Amino acid sequence: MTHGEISPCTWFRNWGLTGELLGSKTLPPKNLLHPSLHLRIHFLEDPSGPDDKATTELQGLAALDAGGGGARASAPPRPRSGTRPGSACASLHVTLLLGEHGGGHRRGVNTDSGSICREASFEGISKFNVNNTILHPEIVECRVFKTDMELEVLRYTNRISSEAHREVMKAVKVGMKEYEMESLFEHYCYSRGGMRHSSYTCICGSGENSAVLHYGHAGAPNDRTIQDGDMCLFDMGGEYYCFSSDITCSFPANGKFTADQKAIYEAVLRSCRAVMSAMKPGVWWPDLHRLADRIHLEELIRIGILSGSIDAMSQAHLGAVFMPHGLGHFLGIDVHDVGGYPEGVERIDEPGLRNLRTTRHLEPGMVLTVEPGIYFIDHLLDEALADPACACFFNREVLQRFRGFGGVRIEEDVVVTASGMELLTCVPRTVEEIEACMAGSDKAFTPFSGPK
Ligand SMILES: [Mn+2]
Repeated sequence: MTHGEISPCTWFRNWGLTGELLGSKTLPPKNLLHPSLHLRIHFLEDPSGPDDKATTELQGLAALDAGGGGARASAPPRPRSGTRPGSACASLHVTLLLGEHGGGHRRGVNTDSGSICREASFEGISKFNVNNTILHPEIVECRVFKTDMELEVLRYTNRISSEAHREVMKAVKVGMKEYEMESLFEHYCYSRGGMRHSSYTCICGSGENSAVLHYGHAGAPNDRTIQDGDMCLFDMGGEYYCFSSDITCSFPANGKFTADQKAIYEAVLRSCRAVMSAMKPGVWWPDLHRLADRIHLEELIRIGILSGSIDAMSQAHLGAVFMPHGLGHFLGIDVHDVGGYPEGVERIDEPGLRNLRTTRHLEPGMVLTVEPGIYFIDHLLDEALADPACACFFNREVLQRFRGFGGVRIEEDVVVTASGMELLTCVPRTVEEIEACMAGSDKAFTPFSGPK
């Protein structure tokens, strides 16, 4: 088949089927492009309603490209694992469920970005009975739960991006510009992995910039000179066939942790690994955010920055002073993938937690980032010190030593499995592993393995 407009009619014709379009939706081209976009097609013996038993999933829209802003197809959708829908029923009605859900939510809203899907339009759409209430949440759910093929691509993006991070850690030297590391990362991903694009603009923060959560944008384009004694926080991920990776490594610019850098780093490593160890189906994501906060507070007490009761600190939301972002987010075709807040799942209006991009319970097949961090952000610290409910926990002299420290984030990409999680990222994580890698060692290390 040569390139032609994608319209359900075309698909159906290619399949030798007759179809009824109940609703239609033009998805953002990026989403429509991907070969493993899922469409759930219901085969109806009785066109008045879907028969769940006859529901099958098509994995398809293979080899699409977005010429001229509109989606085009070079191949018809293919059924998964040999289910040829044509054989499902003798007399077949295919209902393509395209649309958005209504209810209390705005139609077709991406709960993370706030973007809204555009209405589909093609010649002849007026001949169809359009139902805009159905497909949006269906597709969103399809994107939350990754198939084996999708996981294979995500393992790949993670493997190559992890290798690229290791290259960067070996290459970084005091006196270099941050953007040299960005450039090296992207070069590695493209030249060694065929990954032309990054999942997002690289964040290569050194020194105080490592506490700037979204550093690296056009207004702050990774252009500082890396200095001796800096912590580096490099958050970079390559993308392959639209599938993202999202990995953060934090390390000392000169390759050797100071005692304070080691203490903060190991605090975050402890929370990261505690979270991964606790991940399994049924676990509520906000509980893991709280777990990370709690470990950070314990460690900050141990280091001497804070003192007092952890329960009282939690009440005062002190965790969010040091980790003002969410613990992690869904990852997939978008780096902050969709599906975090389907109908019935609500945001939690508390410092820190309100920044979570999902508050769902974990289920097998979900892919998330685990990215705890501890940052010394002046305006948050000043705010906390000005608030008697928080100020009472701080040892100001010790805190003063950490002003200008920057921050540490450790970001891993994981898949929730039937009984635990699978870690996709493979970069040096312990202090020893990082120092060895930065000294040029290619010695293998054992990546963390939580419960499988
Ligand atoms: Mn992330």
